[in-house]
Amino acid sequence: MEHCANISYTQFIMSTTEVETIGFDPAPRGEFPLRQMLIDSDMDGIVSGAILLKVYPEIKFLFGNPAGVQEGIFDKYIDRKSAVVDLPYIPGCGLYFDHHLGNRPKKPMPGAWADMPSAARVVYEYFKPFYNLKNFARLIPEVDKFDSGAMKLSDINNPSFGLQLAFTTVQKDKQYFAYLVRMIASSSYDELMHNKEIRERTTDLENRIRNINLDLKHIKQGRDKIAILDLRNSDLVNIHISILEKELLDYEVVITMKENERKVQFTMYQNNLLELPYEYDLLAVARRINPTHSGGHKKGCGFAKPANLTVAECLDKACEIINTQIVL
Ligand SMILES: [Mn+2]
Repeated sequence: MEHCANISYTQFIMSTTEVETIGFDPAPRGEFPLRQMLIDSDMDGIVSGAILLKVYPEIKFLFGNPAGVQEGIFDKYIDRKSAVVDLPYIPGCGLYFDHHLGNRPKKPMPGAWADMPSAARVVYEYFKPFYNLKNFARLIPEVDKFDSGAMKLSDINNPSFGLQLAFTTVQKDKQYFAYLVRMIASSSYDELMHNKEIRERTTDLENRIRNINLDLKHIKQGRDKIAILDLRNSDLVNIHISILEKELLDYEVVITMKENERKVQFTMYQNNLLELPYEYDLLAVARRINPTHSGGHKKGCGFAKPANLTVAECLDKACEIINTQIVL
C-alpha cells in the first residue's frame, strides 16, 4: 500500500517536471544582476530562497506574503534587480518564479512560472542544469508534498524530517526563517537533520502537538461536508492544517478564519487526508467572493473578507458555492 503510494507520487513528480514553463530568460541563468529577492513567508518561500542564495551568494532577502503583495505594500522595494518568488507577480521585477494557478501569467515574464507542486521545484528545475544543487535533492520532494497538500495520514502520523522541518515554519518567525534560508542553502539534508536549532524546534513542536487539546468543538461549526474553524482567538493558529484535518475526517472541505492586523482572512482546503473521487475548485470560490484579494490553488487557497460582506455572509456564500460544485 505504502509502496504503491510512493510510486504514484514519483510518477506525479515526473509528469509535473515535463510541464510547459511560462517565462523567458533575460540573461544566462544565474547571471541576471539580482540584488534582492522577495519570498513568501513559508516553507516553500524559504527553500526557494535558499536555492537562489546558492546561485546568488550575495543576494539579500525580504519576506512577503500574498495579501501584502495584492495590497501593493512591497511595490516600493521592487526594482529590476529584485526577484519575486512564490508570490503574486509584481510588475517591474527582474525575475519571477511561481507555481500558483491563481498567479498564472497572461503573458511571458522574465523568470519561470510552471504548474508544479512547489515554487521551490520551479526554481530548482530552472537552475539545476547549470549549478550544483545536489544538497537540495532530498528536500525538494518534501517541499512538493507539503506545499501541494499531498500529505497522507501516514505522513502526519509519522512525518519525515523534511516534513517536520516544514511544520516548524507554520509559526511565523522571520528571524528563524532567515536562519533557515542560510542553513538550507549551505547544508545537506543530513546536516539539517543534525542542526541543533532545527532539532529543538521539531522536538518542541512534536511535544506541543502531543499535548495540545485538539478538541475542536469550541471553534468548529459543521455544515454538512464543510467544517468551519474560527482560529481568530485560538492557539491552534500555529499548527499546520493537516494536523487539524486528522480530527476532521467527516468533512471534505475545511474553511479557517484568521485575523491579521484586524483584517479577517479565510483559507479553504480540500481535506487532503481523504481520498475523494473528485477535486473541488476552491480557487473559483475565493475569486467569486473577493476577485481582487484572493489566490492559491484549486485544492487550497484563500481570500480576504471584502468590505461589503460580513464574516457570516462570507461563510454562507462560500458554503453555497462549494455545495453547487459537486453534485453526486
Ligand atoms: Mn508555494
